[in-house]
Amino acid sequence: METLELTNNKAQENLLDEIKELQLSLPNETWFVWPMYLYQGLWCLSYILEGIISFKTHFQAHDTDIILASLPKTGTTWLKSLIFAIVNRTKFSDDFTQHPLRTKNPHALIEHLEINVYKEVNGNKPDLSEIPSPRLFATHVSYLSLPDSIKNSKCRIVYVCRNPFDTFVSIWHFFLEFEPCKGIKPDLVMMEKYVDKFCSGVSPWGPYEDHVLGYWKESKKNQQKVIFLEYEGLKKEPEAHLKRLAEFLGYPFSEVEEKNNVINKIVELCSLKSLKEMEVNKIGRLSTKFENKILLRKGEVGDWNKYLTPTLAKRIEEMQEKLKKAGFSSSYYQTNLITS
Ligand code: PAP
Repeated sequence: METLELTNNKAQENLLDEIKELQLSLPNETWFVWPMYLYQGLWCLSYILEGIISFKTHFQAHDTDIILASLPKTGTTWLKSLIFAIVNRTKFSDDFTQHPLRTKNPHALIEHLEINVYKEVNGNKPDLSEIPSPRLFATHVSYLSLPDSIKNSKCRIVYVCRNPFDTFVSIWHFFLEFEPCKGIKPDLVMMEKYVDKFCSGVSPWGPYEDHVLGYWKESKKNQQKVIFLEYEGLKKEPEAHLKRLAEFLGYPFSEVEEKNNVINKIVELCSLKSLKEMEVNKIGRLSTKFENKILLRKGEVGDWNKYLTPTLAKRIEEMQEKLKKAGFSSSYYQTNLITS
């Protein structure tokens, strides 16, 4: 995957120019140090816009593909490790001592379509035909913005959602640790400004509610196609969730595997504690701007309580109310700030 071969044609050459022109006409906002553009209902960081458009234009799904979809900071790294470990489990020894997760960050094992695969390809089309089945990819784009070939093929989509309070706090910490943003001195006024943006839908790959509702509705319509998971549910009942996920992916655990504790071994291997202990996640980098360790923070449910003032929490709870009105409420996470 690291040496993707590029193929060219006239249409692809034109794509870059079109993107540049398009940028001038799109609504824009600022997110920390970057412009962000509203492209077909999705807020895109400027440096990923090209990747999003190229992905949407060129990606051809295979029926056997597995696509992890999520908003940033909702459990992507965790799900990447779990999906990789489930699908490839028979290739490694029972105790997983030589497992690739011990030497590679989960993001290096399952690449992001718009962030890695289709980014900085200069309008070209990466050749993904050599990747063996099942191809494992990830994306942060909303259901609405997915390429048609993903929607129309039999490929499977794993979606993970996280409560908006912890999602916001995790985004907040992440961007302040991200190297281009180092030097920013956050205060309450700045946090209020970003809570406001987040709640108005203006956050990377947002709006949050549209994202969650898009995949949730699709998971209700087509259970073979989309599995909808919750970060909080995975934390509470990891083994039950792993069993469900493995069945959905077409890699169910056998009775022998269950007896041999394979599910628990995968849960342990992919736990935050275990990933944090790997050397690659202590000192490794995914790019010059990105230390692996900033992806692995606390992983707690309810950590937001330590950072959000009651006023800010109420503002975010209004988003949860909007989700409820649309028919979605979390099976694992509810607050009742508004009524309390
Ligand atoms: P990404 O979108 O940049 O890939 P993502 O992995 O979705 O980020 O989210 C990071 C959050 O997941 C962090 O949450 P926190 O800021 O509240 O701590 C991170 O700690 C948490 N996380 C990462 N890996 C795991 C894991 N294996 N188990 C549980 N939580 C995890």
